[in-house]
Amino acid sequence: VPNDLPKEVLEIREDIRTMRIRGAGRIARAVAMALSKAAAAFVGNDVDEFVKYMEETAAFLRGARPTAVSLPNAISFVMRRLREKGIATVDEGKRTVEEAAKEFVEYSERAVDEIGELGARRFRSGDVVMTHCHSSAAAAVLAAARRAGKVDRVYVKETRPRLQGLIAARVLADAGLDVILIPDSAVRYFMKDVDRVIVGADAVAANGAVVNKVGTSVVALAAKEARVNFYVAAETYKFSPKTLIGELVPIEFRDPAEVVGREWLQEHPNVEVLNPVFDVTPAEYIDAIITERGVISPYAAPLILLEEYGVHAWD
Ligand code: RUB
Repeated sequence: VPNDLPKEVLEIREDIRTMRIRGAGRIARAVAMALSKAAAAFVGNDVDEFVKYMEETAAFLRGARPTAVSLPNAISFVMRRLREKGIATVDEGKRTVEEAAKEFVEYSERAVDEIGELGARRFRSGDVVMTHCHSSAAAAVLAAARRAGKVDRVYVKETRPRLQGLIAARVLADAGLDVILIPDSAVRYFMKDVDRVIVGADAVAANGAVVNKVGTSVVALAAKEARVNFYVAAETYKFSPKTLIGELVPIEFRDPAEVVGREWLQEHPNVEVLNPVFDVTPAEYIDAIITERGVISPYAAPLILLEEYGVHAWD
């Protein structure tokens, strides 16, 4: 941990780790703001010291959670500005970081709105939808489709073990949708009533595979069997540049106590409990990825990556 990092920056990292701040988009905006707060709190006039402190802060924030690639992408967006600017004074460095962070947050919020509008066009009047976990981007699409008078009914999976489905249920009910909350295990039972599925993403790989809340790939499987369209709503900063050079997206495993509770674990020391929190849905299960730049086939993911990161990804 870099020396003199302000308490609020430590808190943001802790809130991401413990999921008080969760969802790939919110995580990305929170780390951008954390860099901004860290920069503002730096004391001194030594430019090299400032840059070193910011690099250490970036590395510290990067470790908050492993899977959502929006986290390192948000950090790179801000830090690239600082590195490329060639700052002459600490004040200039602080301004650069603060402006880049603000720009990222504004871009991100606008992107979610744009995804909502673009995504809603893909729905037809009377469509019944299913979603998994709570994704702000997917919720934006559903809210816009509701406003357009196309979608009324949405099945929301409860999303064990952390029950993000309850958040989605509240958000979507507030947006005026008729929400039907179902246990995760009922996904195939209800798929016959569904016209389209929409979920969010923590990472989109160069091969078009989508990493999202564990269980997403099972929804995709059930949707494919029932010939139900499967859409992903993802801002372009959720595309993973490192997958262009063949790196895999790391899947986070969390505390088994999230699944069965601490007491049960202690009472059953001979049972191993595993808690992977994301899984991979291959491109062949995905009909379209809705981004703020447009709706694409998952097979066009490398084009987004090359446009965004160019040859740097090949370094
Ligand atoms: C959240 C999750 C969401 C994506 C996209 O997982 O898998 O579908 O992060 O969310 P967790 P958004 O609850 O473990 O963070 O569209 O809001 O960025």
